[in-house]
Amino acid sequence: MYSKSENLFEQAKRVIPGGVNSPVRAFKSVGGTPIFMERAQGSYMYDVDGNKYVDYINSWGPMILGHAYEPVVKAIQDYATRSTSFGAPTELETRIAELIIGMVPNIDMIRMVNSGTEACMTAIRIARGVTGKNKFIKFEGCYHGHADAFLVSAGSGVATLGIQAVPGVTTSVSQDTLTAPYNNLPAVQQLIAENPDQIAAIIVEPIAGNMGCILPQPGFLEGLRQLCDENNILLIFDEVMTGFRLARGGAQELLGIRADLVTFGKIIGGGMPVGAVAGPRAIMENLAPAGKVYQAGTLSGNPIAMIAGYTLLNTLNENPVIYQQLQEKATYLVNGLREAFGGAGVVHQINQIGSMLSAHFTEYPIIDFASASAANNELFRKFFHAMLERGIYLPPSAFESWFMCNALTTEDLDATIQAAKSAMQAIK
Ligand code: HOZ
Repeated sequence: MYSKSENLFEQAKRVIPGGVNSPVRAFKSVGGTPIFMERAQGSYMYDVDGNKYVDYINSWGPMILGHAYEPVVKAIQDYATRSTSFGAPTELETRIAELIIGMVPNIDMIRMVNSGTEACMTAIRIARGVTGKNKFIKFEGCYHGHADAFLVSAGSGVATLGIQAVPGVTTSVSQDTLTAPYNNLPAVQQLIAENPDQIAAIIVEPIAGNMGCILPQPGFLEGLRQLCDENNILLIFDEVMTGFRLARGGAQELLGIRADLVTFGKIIGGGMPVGAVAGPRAIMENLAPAGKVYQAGTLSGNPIAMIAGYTLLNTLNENPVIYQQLQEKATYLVNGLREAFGGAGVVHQINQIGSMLSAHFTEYPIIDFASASAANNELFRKFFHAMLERGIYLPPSAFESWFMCNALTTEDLDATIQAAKSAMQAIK
C-alpha cells in the first residue's frame, strides 16, 4: 500500500537528515513511514503509491480553499513569466499590504518576511527595540517557529519529539524566555512581578494550534491585554495559524481583543513561503530602514508569493460567507466524530473553533500543554494509522491542530465520520 513511499523515504534518509525537511512530517510519534505526496486537488491529496486521502492538514493551514485553487495557480503561472524574483520593490507589495490592512483590525503597516519563524523573531526584536527591555513571556506548548529564543517549552515538533532542551540554544538566549502554562493568568502575573520592568513582550497563539487545538478560556486574553497595558509590555498575537482562517481579521476580529503586533504565516502567500509582522504605525516604523530595528531578506515580498497571497486573500475578503460555510462543515464533522468516539465508548475531548479542531482521548478538558500531554496519545497513534488506512490524512501528532478547507464536501465529511466509526471499532 505504501511501498513507493517506503522506498523514497529510504532514499531521502541518505541525503536529508531524518529523511524530511521539517521534523513533524517524519511520523516519529505515530510511527510508520511518512507518506510521499505526488499531487493534491481540492480536499484531496494523492500519494506516490496511488492512494487518495481527504486532507485535514492543508499544508498546516494555508490551503483554506483547497489545494491547487485555480485562481491562485493561474495567477502564479501568469506572473512567473515576468520573473520569479527581482530583489527590488513591486507595486504588488503595496497592493497586498493595503488589502491586509483593510482586513485586519489594529494594523497600519505590515512587513513581509519568508516564514512564520521570521515573523515571530522580528516581532520580538521590535518589542525589545521599542521597550528597551530584553525578556519575553511565551506559553508552554505554544510554537512560534524555530528561532533560538522560542525553543523553550515549545509545542509542535519539539513537543512531538519530546525534546526538553534544544542543543545549540545557549542559556544566554533561553534565560530571557520566560514560560507560563497556557490559560494561566496568575502564572503570568507572577512572572511579571518577579521580573519588574524587564519584560518586553508577551507572545501568544490566541487560539493555540501547536499542542492540538486549545481555546483561550474566558478572560485569559483579556487579562493578558490588561497586564500588558499596565506594565509597558507589547502583546504579540501569533496568528500564523489563525490569521485569515478564523475570520478575515483573524483572532483579533473573532475575539475582539487588540494585539500590539500580529504575526502571520503561510496563508499570506497562498501556501508559498511567506510570513509577515504587522502593527500600528508608531511601532512598525521602528523597523529599518524607517527605524533602526534591522530586518531584511532578498526574497521578502517575493512576487510569486505576493500574487498567490493577494489572489487568495482577496477571495476571502470578498466572500465572507466562506467562514460561515467552514463553521458549518466543522460543526457537522465534530458532531459525527463525537458520535463515532462515543458510539465506541471511547472517552474523548474535541476542541474546535471555526475550521480548526483536534481530538484528544481523555475525560478531562484540554486547556494547556499538561492536559494535552496527559491524554491517551497511544490511542491517538492507533487512530491516526487506522484513519490513514481508510483514506483520511490527519496531522501525524496529537500536538497539532487539524485544518479544514472549504473544498470539503458533505460526502468527504461523511466519509471521514464513517472512517472514524470503523477505525474506532477496530482499535478500541
Ligand atoms: N508549524 C507547523 C504546525 N505546527 C508544522 C509545520 C512543520 O513544522 O513542518
